[in-house]
Amino acid sequence: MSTFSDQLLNPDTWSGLMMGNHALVRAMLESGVQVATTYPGSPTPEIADAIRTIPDDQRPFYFEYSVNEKVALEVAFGASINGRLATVFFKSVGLNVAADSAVQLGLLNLIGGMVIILGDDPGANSSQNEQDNRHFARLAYIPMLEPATPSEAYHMFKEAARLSQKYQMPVFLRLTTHVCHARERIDFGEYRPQKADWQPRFDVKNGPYLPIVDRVFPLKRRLLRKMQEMRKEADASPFNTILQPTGPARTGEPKRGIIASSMPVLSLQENLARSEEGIDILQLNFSYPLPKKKITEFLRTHEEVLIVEELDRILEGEIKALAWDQDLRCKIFARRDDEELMRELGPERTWQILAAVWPESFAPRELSPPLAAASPRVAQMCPGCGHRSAFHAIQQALPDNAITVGDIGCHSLGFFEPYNMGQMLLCMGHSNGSAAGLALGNHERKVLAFIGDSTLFHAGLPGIVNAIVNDHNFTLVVMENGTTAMTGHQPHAGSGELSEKIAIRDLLETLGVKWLRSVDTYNQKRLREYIREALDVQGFSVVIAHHPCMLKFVRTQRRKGKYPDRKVHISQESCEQHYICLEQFGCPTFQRHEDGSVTVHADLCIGDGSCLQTCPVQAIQFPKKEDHS
Ligand SMILES: Cc1ncc(C[n+]2csc(CCOP(=O)(O)OP(=O)(O)O)c2C)c(N)n1
Repeated sequence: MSTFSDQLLNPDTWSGLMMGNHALVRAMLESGVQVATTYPGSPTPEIADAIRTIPDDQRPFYFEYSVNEKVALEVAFGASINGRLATVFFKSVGLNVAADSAVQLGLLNLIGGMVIILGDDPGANSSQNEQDNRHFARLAYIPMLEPATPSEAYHMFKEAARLSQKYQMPVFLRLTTHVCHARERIDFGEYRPQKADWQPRFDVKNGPYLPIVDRVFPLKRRLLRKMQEMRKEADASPFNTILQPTGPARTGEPKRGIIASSMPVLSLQENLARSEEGIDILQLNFSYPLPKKKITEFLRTHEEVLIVEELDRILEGEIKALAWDQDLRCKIFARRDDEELMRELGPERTWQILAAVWPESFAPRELSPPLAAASPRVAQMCPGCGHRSAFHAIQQALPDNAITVGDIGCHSLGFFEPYNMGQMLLCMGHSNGSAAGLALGNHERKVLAFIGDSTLFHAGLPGIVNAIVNDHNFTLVVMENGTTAMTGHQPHAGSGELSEKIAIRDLLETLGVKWLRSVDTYNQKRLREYIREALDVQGFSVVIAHHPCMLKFVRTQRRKGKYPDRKVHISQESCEQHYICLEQFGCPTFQRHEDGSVTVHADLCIGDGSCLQTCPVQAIQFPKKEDHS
């Protein structure tokens, strides 16, 4: 039976059902990518998962999890100016981290080519915002391709690689959550592996590679010229095309048209297939630089044009400006409502946009109720999670008026009831800087910040160094679980899977943290004591609260055929119904019944026992040996 990796490496043309993220890996292989880098973040982590299914000795390119997105982008850049076709992928907000380097890339000759895959997240399914990275293409003069389907993602990666090699410049491939995760039958091309060529090709003659002082202007001039050429490519691109109406046959000349890009094109097609009217769609999936000729022609040949784009009003402004410049009489419509600037534009919401503009053709309809309303659920930490144990203990040690600063990771869930911990959030690694600011001149309220171990290496260290050198007055709790849990257990510098682990304790001591304690989070008593002591310290103090991620641990055990055979139970004789297990510890395994009794859900309990210490009357127990029948 062929494995997934065999499929990816199949030398012949073949056709198969594949997720968008996975199809990108086949495209990388076919394009001859030599270097791929990433830092994990939804919706892109499955790209790395697919790469890792290929055994090292069969994978023809170098791959690494870099410490953050900026470093990942820089490694890909270095490889590209040395002659390698490189690619880097990360989530939407990852580009903010990488931006300081990314905005220079267009100025420089990337002789090997470079494709930057962005996982944008309309709907903020797994992000702290739904930023529209199409702005970055404009900001940095980097061409952008926006596939609408997994099949397009595959084909457009190859096109992005071709363009970036031809013009020796970076190209953005912007995917959104649906495109990353949808599955589609894709016709793949041949894969003919080339012998790896690692000849170093860096040469200053290909430069200059120093965008400083007045050298910036010739570099910018060259970039603007490249963008003119790219505009011609966009005008000729098959990804920018008029989709003929699929609904009933049209009579007469086209009157109405729609300009749209990426996934909303599919929503529109679905709606138009059901409408009586034949409306042309100009699909702009090679969306920057704008294919001016094609758009002008479309505006010239239609009396009314509606622009449909997901998130911000970018195409709208540019197309309206184009129409003004060309003195075109076409009436241009766009979304009107602020609500329409948010979340994904699926078929229902797209119908609403159509109905607002052309109500006689698209009768207004009620939206279905959101799914969340049908089954409300609270975000939960997993049974056995060390973060829960830590939050429970820390909550008992904190003064009521303490200020707690969260960071990004599974421990962000501490914000929810019953812990209420981590009262603000900006982005990965912000916690130390924000806590330092909150502590300034603050003599009344203690400040406590949290950070995960992957985040500490990613963007936390500068804030920690800042706290040390300025002796800021707050306590940092490092929530160390040995993995990048929230995004799917990727390795990091402190996990020991990439290399010998960088021990956080040693690192912080070397940096000069004067007050530092380390404790297993299951030892709630000790953790409480440490937190109390730490809060009494004048200046910067650190508690490392460690426990392995139990989801990862249990999964690994199960793969070895080991299932937790030990579960806790509640002794109904001892239970006095204090409900601390439910209301303060909050493990989802505890269930309260109508008669007030509490039991343990045996399917959820992993038998970790971190809950035992939370019961004041020791009613939570492991079965005695003789009960083990
Ligand atoms: C700039 C940026 N990159 C990536 C992510 C995706 N992401 C969310 S949480 C997280 C790290 C979680 O790992 P860790 O800090 O160890 O906390 P844990 O989830 O293990 O508790 C990542 C990479 C993000 N939100 N922002």
